[in-house]
Amino acid sequence: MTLKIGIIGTGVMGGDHARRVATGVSGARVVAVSDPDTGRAERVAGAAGGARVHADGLALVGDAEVEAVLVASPPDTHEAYALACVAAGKPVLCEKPLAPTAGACLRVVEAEAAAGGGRLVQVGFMRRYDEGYLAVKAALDGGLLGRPLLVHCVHRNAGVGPGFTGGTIILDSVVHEIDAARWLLGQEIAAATVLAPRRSALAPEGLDDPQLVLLETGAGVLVDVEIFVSCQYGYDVRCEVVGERGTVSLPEPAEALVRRQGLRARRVSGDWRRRFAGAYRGELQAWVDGAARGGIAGPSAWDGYAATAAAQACMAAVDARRRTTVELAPRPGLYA
Ligand code: ISE
Repeated sequence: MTLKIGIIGTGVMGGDHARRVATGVSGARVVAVSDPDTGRAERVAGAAGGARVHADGLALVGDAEVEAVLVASPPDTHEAYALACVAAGKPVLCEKPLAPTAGACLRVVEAEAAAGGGRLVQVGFMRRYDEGYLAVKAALDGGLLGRPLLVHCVHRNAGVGPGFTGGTIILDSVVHEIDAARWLLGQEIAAATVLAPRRSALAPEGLDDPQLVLLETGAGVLVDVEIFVSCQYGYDVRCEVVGERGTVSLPEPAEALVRRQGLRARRVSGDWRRRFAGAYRGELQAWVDGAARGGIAGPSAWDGYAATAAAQACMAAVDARRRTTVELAPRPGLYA
């Protein structure tokens, strides 16, 4: 059976997902796309082998041929598309963040739980499919390290586009660390504090970069995140969990060792699309398989909600310059 997918948003991520559906995953094909930039939509539709182009995303959700929807449009449009998919009973893979506010995410959670048809929403926290993160999780779950006490995370981008703001740093980048910590530890984030050292002179105008985010889980684990989105030298993600009996670290991505001109060097990934290429493929295949058999199992709408709620606490902590707590709604049984 071939799952017929519609893609909303054909920018960098939507275009990548369309290519992956065509070449990197099995059991699916793109039959429709939509984007306000119709030229871009038509190019992606053509590359997908002649998919239909819809003027807007809601029309795509309503397309009778579309069996499942991939949302890669800007975050402030996600809620409406996710709700439309839930109402139509169509599985949806929504890029992160699920929505920019906890309130919007909660509306998706509540709609999915009230619909009563099981899980339809998967959120694009692709790191959960990365081999390195899976190895870290397996070591923790194996119990040999004892109880986790601390998590040290580093998240560096070589640079970011002009639209990047302080809020984007949290919602677009730190949200991955929030989800990774929640998933690795199996705990919710309870509070956040954000500090900034002096600003890099190479950071975009008006952006406080780097920053140090300190997250506290409900069970008392501390997670520190260095976020530095204009580090210049490449894309670098690190993670180490410190337990009572030992530690486990994310392996460095495998890169060839080059000896040249007096140097021994390994390449650093340029961006997350290369660094997490395998994770994106794994995420998409898992979603396609889950949608085809009627059982989505990846990162849930609840995960999307809890991550955005923690991200919002980080943003509030920046504004208020003090520790801010995270208040979560009761967790519906669907996400037990
Ligand atoms: C980007 O949008 C992503 O989602 C990447 O995974 C993240 O690492 C990067 O910082 C974001 O800008």
